[in-house]
Amino acid sequence: MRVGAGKKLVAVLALGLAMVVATPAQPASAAAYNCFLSQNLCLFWGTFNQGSYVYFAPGVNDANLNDNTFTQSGSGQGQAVGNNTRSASNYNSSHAVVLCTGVNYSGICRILAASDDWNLPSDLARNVESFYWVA
Ligand SMILES: [Ca+2]
Repeated sequence: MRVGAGKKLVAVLALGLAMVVATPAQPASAAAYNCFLSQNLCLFWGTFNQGSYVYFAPGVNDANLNDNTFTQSGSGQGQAVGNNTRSASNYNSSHAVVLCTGVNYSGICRILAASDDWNLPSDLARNVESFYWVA
């Protein structure tokens, strides 16, 4: 009986070690850090916050997303952010962002509220070229 209990304990410890080793290799933990566990705005190549993405710190506006690329691993990595973003997450808890279809905050602009995320509406999907944080 005592030997059997000891083997069970060893097996549990080995499983715990395997989980610790595997965690840093998960791509999802990078997204969790850059988006969901931060105050950043994240723009995604795919719908439903899927695929490659790029993140912006609070207060960092960008008047032209045509010279930015999706940097993180996943579908769409390396492609332009301008006119190519399909979903967005604003994980800042106090500041909304405004996304616009033209450079320099022109064209159609829509507000993404603080702590909110979207599949971009049809007039913005694959059509965003600039954004700014609301003070
Ligand atoms: Ca830019």
